[in-house]
Amino acid sequence: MTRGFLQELVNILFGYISKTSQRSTKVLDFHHPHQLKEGLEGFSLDLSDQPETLEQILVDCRDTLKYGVSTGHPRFFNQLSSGLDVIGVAGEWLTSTANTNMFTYEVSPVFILMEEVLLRKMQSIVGWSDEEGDGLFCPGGTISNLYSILVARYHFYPEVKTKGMGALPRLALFTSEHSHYSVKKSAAVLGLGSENVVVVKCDERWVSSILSEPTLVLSLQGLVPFYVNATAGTTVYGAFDPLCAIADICDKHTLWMHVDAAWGGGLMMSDRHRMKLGAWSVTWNPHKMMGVPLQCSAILVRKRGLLQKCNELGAEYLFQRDKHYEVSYDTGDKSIQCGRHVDVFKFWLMWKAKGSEGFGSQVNKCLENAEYLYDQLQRRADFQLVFGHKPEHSNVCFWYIPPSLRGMPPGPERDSKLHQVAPRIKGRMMEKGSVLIGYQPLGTRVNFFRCVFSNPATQQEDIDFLLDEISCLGHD
Ligand code: ABU
Repeated sequence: MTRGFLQELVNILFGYISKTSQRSTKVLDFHHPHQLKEGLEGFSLDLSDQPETLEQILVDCRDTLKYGVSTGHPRFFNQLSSGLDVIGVAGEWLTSTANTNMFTYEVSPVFILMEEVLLRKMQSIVGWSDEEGDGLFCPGGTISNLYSILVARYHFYPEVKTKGMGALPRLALFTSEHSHYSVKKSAAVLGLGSENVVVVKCDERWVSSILSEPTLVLSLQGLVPFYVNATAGTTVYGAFDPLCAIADICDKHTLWMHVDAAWGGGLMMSDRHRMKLGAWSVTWNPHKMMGVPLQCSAILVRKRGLLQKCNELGAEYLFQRDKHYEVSYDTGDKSIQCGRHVDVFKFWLMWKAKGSEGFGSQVNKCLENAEYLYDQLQRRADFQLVFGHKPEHSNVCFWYIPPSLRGMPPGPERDSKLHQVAPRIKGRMMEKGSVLIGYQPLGTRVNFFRCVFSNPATQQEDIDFLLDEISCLGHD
């Protein structure tokens, strides 16, 4: 029975995987929440008192995929994480089969060592020596960024762990206005206060020299700065803060420099695009640019042992010191969680299957796709680029200009009309299901599309399709 059930499930998964790669299939079969709640063609979300048959369970599995979104489809451009890597899927399946927990070596001997191997590899890629470096895989980039602030605060004020924030001066953090909102959220969660995050203005796209000493001095007003977040690959624009300049300022003022490379970290795999980070800690999400199935995010900390000291509580029911093996491999006490999902195996397996070079080629291809889109947008009169320069990452931002707005002079009236274009096209796109791309306003810029490439299955024909489809859906 188990074999037959799993074989049928494999058939369903295989059918889904092969359909996902076919361009003739939809990216999504959209239904409104009330429609899904009411139930569709035998697919019901309700839970009953009586067990369902295995046949029905298989139907439930098939329908769950049917009404979901094919994030591995070559025309899914909506999110930074996309793609469908078969080795990664195999890794995730094996992980659930093993069904264990990352807190102790006792129950996860192989996975704990795999985590160590992966972290060492990533640390050496960011440029740290064998003697330096520590880290953890975390549930997403926000939590990785939270860890960076947590360890930075502990590094400067270890008493916070026992005495709390009342024992500390009023601390300030710096981040750019285009950085991820997780910096402010973490400040709120950690009791630092989101108002004590100094949001540094960006020039056209990035921080540039605005993060200078006068800014530091002026903006402090009685606050004690301890931490700067620099971003390598902002979420919307894919822009890079001037990391070396920021590192110099942090060195001079003894500030903790964190680099949020959740999105840009993948570029470290490419000889063509690798950069110098100069950081004390780094967030790097392999589930984004490297195509590892969600979730897979790492916090890397340069100072070894800090995570352990900052977070350990040594619960004796779990982290007994008198075990018969080397207990430093019970890495769970470094974490703020107790139970921790195994996020490393699929990543390790993909690295085995591709090698570092394979990841590098994958990243290069995504950046080539971005350049192709940028070139096409420059040629077309029905689109307008948000920036006139080549993309630094795989983000390309643009407006579709419908015929009715093409002759209109710039100004509030045109802006207000243009603001409505992207959401309207996106709504039609979701109903049709042919392609999926995100949009947002940012600062003074009205709603524009953001196209991102992280799926190695995407080809130039998909980019041509995207532009033609937007033009077709927005023509009136
Ligand atoms: N920071 C989460 C990623 C958001 C996005 O895919 O656009």
